[in-house]
Amino acid sequence: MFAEDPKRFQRFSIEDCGLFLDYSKNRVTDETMALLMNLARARDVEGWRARMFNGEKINTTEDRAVLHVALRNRANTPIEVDGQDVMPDVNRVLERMGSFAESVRSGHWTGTTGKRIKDIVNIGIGGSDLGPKMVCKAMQAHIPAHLRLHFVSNVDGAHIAQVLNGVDWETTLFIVCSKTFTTQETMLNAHAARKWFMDHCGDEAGIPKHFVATTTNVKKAAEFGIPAENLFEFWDWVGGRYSLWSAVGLSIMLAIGSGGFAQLLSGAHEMDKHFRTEPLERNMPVILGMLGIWYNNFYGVHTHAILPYSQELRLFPDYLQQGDMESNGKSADRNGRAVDYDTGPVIWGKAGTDCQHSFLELLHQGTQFIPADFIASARPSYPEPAQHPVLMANYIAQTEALMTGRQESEVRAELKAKGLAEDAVDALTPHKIHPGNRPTNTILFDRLTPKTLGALVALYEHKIFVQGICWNLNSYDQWGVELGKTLAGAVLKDLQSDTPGEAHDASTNGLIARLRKTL
Ligand code: G6Q
Repeated sequence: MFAEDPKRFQRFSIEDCGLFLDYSKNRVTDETMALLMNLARARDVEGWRARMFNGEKINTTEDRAVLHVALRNRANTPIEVDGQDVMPDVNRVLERMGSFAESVRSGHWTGTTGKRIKDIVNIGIGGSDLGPKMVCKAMQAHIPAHLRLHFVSNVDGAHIAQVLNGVDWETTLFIVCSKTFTTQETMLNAHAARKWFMDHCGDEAGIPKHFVATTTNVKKAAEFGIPAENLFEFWDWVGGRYSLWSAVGLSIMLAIGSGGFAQLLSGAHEMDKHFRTEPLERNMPVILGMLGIWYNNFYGVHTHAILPYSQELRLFPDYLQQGDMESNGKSADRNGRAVDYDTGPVIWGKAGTDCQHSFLELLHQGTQFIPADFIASARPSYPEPAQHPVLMANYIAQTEALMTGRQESEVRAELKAKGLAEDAVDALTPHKIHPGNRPTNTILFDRLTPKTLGALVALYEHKIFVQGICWNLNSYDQWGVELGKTLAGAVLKDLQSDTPGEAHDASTNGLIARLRKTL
C-alpha cells in the first residue's frame, strides 16, 4: 500500500493538541476509513458526545452524569447537572487544592513538630490510585527533589508496611483518597497509617497536620477524624477511573504544583475541544476508537497492546488497562440486552525497549496479530545524549518490522550470504520468517510535559467513549468491581469464625480450612 500510494503517510496521520498520530500502518484503505466513519455516525457518536458534554445522565444504571470534562473546562463555560452549574464548585475545590498544595510545597505547612513535609503517601485503590500514580511517575522530572510520592493500594499488609518503613512520621503527609470512603482496602490501610502515626506521635492533635482526604463522602471522612478544612471533595458525576482531574489528583498537584496541574487540565481541555469540534474523519479519539472496532469486530482480534517507549510512561498501560477494561468490559447493552457481538478487548503492555526483550516476540511471530500503540516523546526529559536516539530508533524500527516483516527470500539471501550450507538454510529459514502486516499506531509528542500528558490521557478517555457508544454500552458503571467489593465478605467470615460453615463448594471449603490453620 505504501509503495502504491506515496501520500498514504500524509493522509493517514494527524496532528493536534501537541500530539502527532500516524495511523498509516493499519490494515485500512480510504474506503475502510470512510465506512468506519459511517458506522460511527450510524451509532450516533456525535449525539452521545453532545449528551455527555451537556451533563445528561448517560450513566443510566447509576443515574449519573459523566462530567470529567467539566473538571478541566478551562473555558469555564457553564455545565449543568440537574439545572445547576457545576463550574463554581469545580473552581472552588481547585483553588483550595492549589493553596494547600503550594503551602505544603513551600514548607509553610509543616508537620505537627514544625518540620517540613518530605513524603506524601496517597492511600487509595483503583481509580483513586492508578491515575495519580501514573501521572506522578510520568512527571518525576518536574517534582522538586525534597518531595517523595508514595502510593499504597494493596490490602496486602506488605504494601503499607514497606512504605511506612521508609518514611519519618514527623515529615509525612497521608492523603486518604476514596470516592466512597468505604472501600475495604483503603480503609484498612488508612487505619493502619493512622495507628502507625499515633504510635509515634502519641497525640490526636497531630492528625490534622498529617492526614487529609479526598472524597465524595464528607460524612465518612469526618468520622475517620479528618477535619473539614483538610477535606477536598468531588462529586458523583466523576467516575473513579476518570477522576485524576478532580481532588483525587491532589497528590499530582503536590508533586508538580498548582501551575503544573493547571497545565495538565489545559492539555486535556484542548483534547476535549478537538474531540467535540473536529469532523469525525479528522478526530483523533474517533479514529483510534474506530480502528479498534475494525480489529475487534471485523478481524476478531481481542487484545490491544499499549507500548510507551518511555520509562516515565511505564505505568500508562496499567492505567489504561483499568480505564478501558472497566469501562467497556461489559456484555449487557444499554437496554439490558445481552450483546451478540464482541465488546472491549484485553488491554495490556509495557514500556519499550523492555517489552522487546519479553513479549514482543509474539507480536512479531505469534499466530495471532495484536494491534499496538507505540507512544513516545521526541525529546528526552533527562539529558542523556547517547540514550535517546537509540530509544527512538527502536521505537520506529519495531513498527516498521511489524508491518514489513521478513519474507522468505530475504531470510534465505541473508543466510546464504553468511555462508550457510543449503540444508542449513532450509532448516533455519522458517524460523526466521516474520509474516509482517501487523498493524500499529504511532503517537509522538515533542516533550513529556503536564500539558501533553493531559492531552494524551484525554485522547484515550474519548477513544473509550467512542467504542462504548458503538457497542451500545454504559462505559461508566462497574458492577463487576462492586461485586468484588462484597464477595470477600462471606469467605472472610468463614476464615475468622469459630464455627465456619461448609456452604461453599469443596474446593473453596478446602482452601478455607487450610488457611484457618495459619490465620
Ligand atoms: C473506578 C472504579 C474503582 C474505584 C475503586 C476505589 O472507576 O469504580 O476502581 O475507583 O474501587 O473506589 P473508592 O474511590 O470509592 O475507594
